[in-house]
Amino acid sequence: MSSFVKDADWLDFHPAPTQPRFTPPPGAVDAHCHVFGPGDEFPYAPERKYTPCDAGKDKLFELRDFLGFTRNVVVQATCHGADNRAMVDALLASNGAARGVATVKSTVTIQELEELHAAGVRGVRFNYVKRLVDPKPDDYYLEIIEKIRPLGWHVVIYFEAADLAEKRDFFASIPVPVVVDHMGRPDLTQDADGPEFAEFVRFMRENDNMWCKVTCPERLSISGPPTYDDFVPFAQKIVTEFPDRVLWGTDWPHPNLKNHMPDDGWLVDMIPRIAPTPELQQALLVDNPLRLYWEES
Ligand code: 0GY
Repeated sequence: MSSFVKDADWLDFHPAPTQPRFTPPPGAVDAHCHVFGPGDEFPYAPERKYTPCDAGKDKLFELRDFLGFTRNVVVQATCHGADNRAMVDALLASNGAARGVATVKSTVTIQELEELHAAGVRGVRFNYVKRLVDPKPDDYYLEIIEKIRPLGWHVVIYFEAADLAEKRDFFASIPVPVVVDHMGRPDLTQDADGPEFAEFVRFMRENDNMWCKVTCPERLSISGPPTYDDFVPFAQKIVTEFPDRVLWGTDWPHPNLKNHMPDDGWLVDMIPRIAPTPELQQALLVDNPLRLYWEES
């Protein structure tokens, strides 16, 4: 029996997703997904704020193939803290078909970063979502930025819409590409043309090193499954205005969902609604992630 017991209200990932009707273009990348453990092999971090179900690399690669994707970007989840071993193990097992985004401490050494790079890591994640982590001061992150910069890495930031005003100047000062998780978590009860999201769009316009993941209808939508209609105008707006700075991912195995677990096939079927032309789909799913994660600088 596993020595880690998942949280009582934790929902497992969907055991048998529907075959999507949408076929991704050849070479498509699922650019936001995670691996959890298994905990007995890769222990969850003592400082974690949740204990997930085990969701290892084999399941992730099975899902990738089933959904018609070719590659993954595996993002370090907070339940593993700054211990990147489970993510690195997935990258090494992928034969080059996966890249990673790590969590590191400001004390990380250049040698440790170089080892992560050799395994396929190309970015670090700064998490500002307080239910997941205790965010650090700017100086802490600046130290990390100075260390990763020579490697050509980028920064992934995860924050909630209400945090943008306070952190915006710091985010804008980051001298490498920056990827915003889940469109900065907009409030989907508001209008996609309303003042809150307009601020986010303005932030993207003013900073041409800002990228955006049009991800997580299952996390943001109020209207809910299977079609997550309220998510569409927000994501479509970003994809059409910034076609060469957007990424898409499943978010499998969907950390921290308590109400419903999405069918990953439904999520793939959202793609043509948020990226309505073959050109936009090619940029979103293939060209953009390849440029950010697979091109050697
Ligand atoms: C996500 C979202 C969440 C969790 C994490 O690293 C994490 O624990 O990212 C969340 O709970 O909103 O991006 O997968």
